Amino acid sequence: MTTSDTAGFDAIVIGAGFSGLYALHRLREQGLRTVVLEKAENVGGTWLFNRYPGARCDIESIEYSYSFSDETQQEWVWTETMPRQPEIEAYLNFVADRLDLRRDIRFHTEVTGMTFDEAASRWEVRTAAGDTLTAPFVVAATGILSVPKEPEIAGMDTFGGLSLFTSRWPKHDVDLTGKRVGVIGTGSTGVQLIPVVAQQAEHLTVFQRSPAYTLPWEVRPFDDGELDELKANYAEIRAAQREHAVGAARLSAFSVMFEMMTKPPLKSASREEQLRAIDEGGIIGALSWGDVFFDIEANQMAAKLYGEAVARIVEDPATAAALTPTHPFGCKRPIIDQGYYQTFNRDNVTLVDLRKGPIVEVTPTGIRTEQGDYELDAIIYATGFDAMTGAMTRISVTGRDGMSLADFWSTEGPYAYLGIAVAGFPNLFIVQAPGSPAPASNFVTALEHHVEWIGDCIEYLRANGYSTIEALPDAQREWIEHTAELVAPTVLVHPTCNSWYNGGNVPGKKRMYMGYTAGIPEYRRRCDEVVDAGYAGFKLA
Ligand code: NA7
Repeated sequence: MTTSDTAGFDAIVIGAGFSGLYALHRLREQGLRTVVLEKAENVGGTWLFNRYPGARCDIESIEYSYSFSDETQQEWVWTETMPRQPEIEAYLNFVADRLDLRRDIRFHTEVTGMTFDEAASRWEVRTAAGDTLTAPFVVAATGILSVPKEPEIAGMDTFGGLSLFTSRWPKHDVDLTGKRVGVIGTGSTGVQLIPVVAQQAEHLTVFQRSPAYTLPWEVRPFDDGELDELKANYAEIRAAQREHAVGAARLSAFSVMFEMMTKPPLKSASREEQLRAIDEGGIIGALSWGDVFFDIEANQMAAKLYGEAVARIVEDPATAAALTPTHPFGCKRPIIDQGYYQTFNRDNVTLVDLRKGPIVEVTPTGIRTEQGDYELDAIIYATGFDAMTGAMTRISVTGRDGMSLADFWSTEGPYAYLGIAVAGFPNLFIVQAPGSPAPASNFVTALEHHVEWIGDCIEYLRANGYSTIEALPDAQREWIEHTAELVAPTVLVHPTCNSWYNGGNVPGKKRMYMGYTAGIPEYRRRCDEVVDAGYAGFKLA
């Protein structure tokens, strides 16, 4: 492939995950000659790579799926209320086949760089194989949780046993039977993985730096006829979902949190009321207070109550205490769990509280901490992602006047306008850029809106003879100020909040809460307002 035989696209989409597949379908339906460049061998994005045992979505399957095509939502059969990774991967393959998307996807094609040619108003997109493709528009569907955060622990390469990374889990089955396994990381991934690995391993040692807040919930197979009944009501389900702040009107980790905000305040609750909350609601009850997200003292009180609720499940008091979080609830993404705390009652599970002495290094035979050495046959790293910006900063993106996106985001901050476009980078649409509702909502609801907005925008430009659209720096600044004002009254901005939401999980990353928290309907209203005003905040040329 050379430049000449790949020129002539109207749009290049980067990534064949949830966002990229819909972007391809949508732009192709609009008559744009579109190509998707995907580094992997298949569709799926994050849901292709994160195939670790226990991987599952924390939003219900019938809502964590495309709503744009009634055929696909009626034909696909979900087997469980909240889908496991293999089923989501299979679903995305089904959609790719059903909508005949594969013919326009180039697999094994990693984008390494892209430069905006100002004279021609086109992007030149370069691949690892040395090819260059050009198109006036680029849609970066590169994912918000697609780039693993390397744990950067000394000696990792020296380990003589099996090293496994949850975000690039092998395709073949990994048998951990009879092995001494260590897991590093207790975010959503660790909380899903740990109960499953505990059942297989001879011994499991969990290395925990920050205890998780989890929301135990039953995930179950659909009853006979239940899915058909839901499908018969899909129009209502989708309408409710669209109007819900978190883009999921049924059960999800977000909707549980959303519900909490409607409860009475903890600070004025009597001890009896507090105890009743955990008697009746368990660890979810400990957190279900209206002031918890807005008042750090209430949040700290809820953390203590949470610890009491954990101690009712975990038999060893020292382990229960070690599993009690000290960071504010809400700072990290809530986690729907399946038997997480019960796992620590097993004889073959040990918890190492790294707050009492951190990991020093990985040795050829295990992990050395300040508290002692642990001999292991396998180490599983569940250490998170360089979220939101990580994928685009790994591509050398050069906009107007030689401006580098990676430099801009690392020096100024992860700024974008409307969570879609960055000033200085014309005709580049980033699905779920910083400032979009994605981190605090059902990602699929959010991305469908993004893709549709982008499709309509390109249609408008072509219909009205414009060749470029570009976010204006002032509009971008105002949007970022607006997103910051929304989270200012919450515990999300507390200095002890370190998470992928604000870049605090990646050393050296510019700190800023990267989501839009006024909810999806309000976000949609603002995006409509921008369009109605002739793409206010953008320069069209
Ligand atoms: P998270 O939520 O970022 O969790 C990563 C975990 O790994 C977290 O417990 C970290 O502790 C821990 N971690 C990271 N680096 C280290 C080192 N060096 N040593 C010890 N522990 C470490 O990522 P997940 O993959 O679990 O979930 C990401 C999202 O995927 C989730 O929010 C859902 O949206 C789906 P820390 O908290 O930094 O102290």
